[in-house]
Amino acid sequence: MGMEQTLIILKPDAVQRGLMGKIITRFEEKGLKVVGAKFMQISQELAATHYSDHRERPFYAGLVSFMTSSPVLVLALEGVGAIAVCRSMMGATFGSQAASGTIRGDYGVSNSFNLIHGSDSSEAAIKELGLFFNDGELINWNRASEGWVYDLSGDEPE
Ligand code: IDP
Ligand code: MG
Repeated sequence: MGMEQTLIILKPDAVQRGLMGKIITRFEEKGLKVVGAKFMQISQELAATHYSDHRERPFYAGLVSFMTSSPVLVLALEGVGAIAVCRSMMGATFGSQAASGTIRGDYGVSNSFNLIHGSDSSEAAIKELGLFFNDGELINWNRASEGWVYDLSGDEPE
């Protein structure tokens, strides 16, 4: 499992409830590196494309309406195994079932509003990063703490 980038969306409920800072802090403290960030209002078209796999599901219309109802904060996070690391930090889909210690488990109890989206595979991450970020909007920067977040003595960060 090498260095990966993943797409995270702090959904309208996270923004409206003032939880952006707390959620970003969790990712920063874990050691994930922010390589992109965008505060935006998602259009109907973008929501439909992003959630196209769910278009036949009963909750689809409500999901699109929720995601477009208020601004979101979109993040691109980088780290070794970042996709799985972020998914495990997010917790199960519904706050009522998500384990304590996870973002959804600690901050939500709803079975509809669930604070955060994270890419669920490398294919999804590539597709979603391309949907939400244009060329040049992901920044490749050197983090001063990198050598203490990872063991950099070998060929790959460990
Ligand atoms: P995930 O976000 O944990 O990957 P998915 O099953 O991929 O969950 O569903 C995508 C999103 O659709 C969820 O994050 C949630 O916002 C919404 N969703 C899923 N199932 C339901 C439901 O039963 N009712 C309302 N919204 C749902
Ligand atoms: Mg999913």
